[in-house]
Amino acid sequence: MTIKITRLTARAVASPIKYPPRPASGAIDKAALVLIDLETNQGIIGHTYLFAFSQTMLKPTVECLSAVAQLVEGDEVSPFDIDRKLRKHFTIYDAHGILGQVIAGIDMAAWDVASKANGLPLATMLGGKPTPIPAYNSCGLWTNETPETLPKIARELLRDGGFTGVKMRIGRPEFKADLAAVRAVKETIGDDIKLMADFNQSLTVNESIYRGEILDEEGLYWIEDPIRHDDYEGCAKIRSRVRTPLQIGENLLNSLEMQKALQAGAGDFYMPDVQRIGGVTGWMKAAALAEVNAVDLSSHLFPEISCHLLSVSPTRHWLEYMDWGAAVMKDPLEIKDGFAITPSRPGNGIEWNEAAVKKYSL
Ligand code: SMN
Ligand code: MG
Repeated sequence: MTIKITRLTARAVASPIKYPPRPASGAIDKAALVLIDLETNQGIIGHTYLFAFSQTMLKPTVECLSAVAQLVEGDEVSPFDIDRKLRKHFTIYDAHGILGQVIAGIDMAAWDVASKANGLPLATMLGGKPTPIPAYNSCGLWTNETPETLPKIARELLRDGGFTGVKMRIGRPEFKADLAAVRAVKETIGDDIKLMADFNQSLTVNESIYRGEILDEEGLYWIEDPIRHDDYEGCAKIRSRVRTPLQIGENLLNSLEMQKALQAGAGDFYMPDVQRIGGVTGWMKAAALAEVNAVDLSSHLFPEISCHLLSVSPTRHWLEYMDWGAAVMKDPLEIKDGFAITPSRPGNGIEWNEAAVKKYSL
């Protein structure tokens, strides 16, 4: 019997964050998440979540999910066809912003249903198998921290799980402060731990070159998003002057956009975000592009699903470990000896801890 979508429920939660982000662009105090349950006529329920960025965006995200879900109610759970149908429906409007994330969320949930229906973990459903993925801890080291506070946080981030990398955020108004911050973290973690640094799009092209050439001496593993994400020519210009590899891609909305970035030579490393690149379906296209263009592929946020996706990405690189969803998970993603342990239970592995969901729901 074909499995059909009967209903979608979306619940808003604001879960606690141990080290609240202070990216160069502003603060995020709680993890504003929308939990998706995609119900079917076979009793199989698909789970995933979306990151709404700030609590103000929770309500519109929930409402957009309900509106879009109506378009696929009664449809067979075939992620490819659902994606095609929704993108066709919105061709003239275009699937950006919340709408794009909602389509990606429905896709992720549909893949969860399809995997569970076959009794397979998502990675196996996609043609591979659950594989341990090298993970860096990205849960702290924001720009509000100083050389006095950074070492303690860096040590805490490396205490459990055996992580072999950590990411810090830079982009302070005074470059001197960034440099001192990088040196403080580097000195704490030593040369065996990789240090990634994310500018969160806070600079101009020329300022990126100025800072990047100096940072080339500091042993960073990558420099991420120095300038606005869609200035691919600007990124290429920075790459021509800065030796440290340039990581980009968390804002890419689809594989066509990724292709433009690749053609411009915008990055050494790419790190699509499953909720922006178009869910599992969108990710697989990005993974193919990464392979044919020989660029290393990492993930952005969503470690629970990303470990499955990286398991089947030919140029897989690093998983960004963020614990923002962990508080509402029945079985939070396990990190062992520096690797994300891609779960082998059927589906993407996400089931809710309903008591926690109740506690943090809005
Ligand atoms: C980031 C993106 C979105 C929210 C918080 C932090 C950051 C990252 O760019 O790469 O983790
Ligand atoms: Mg980033």
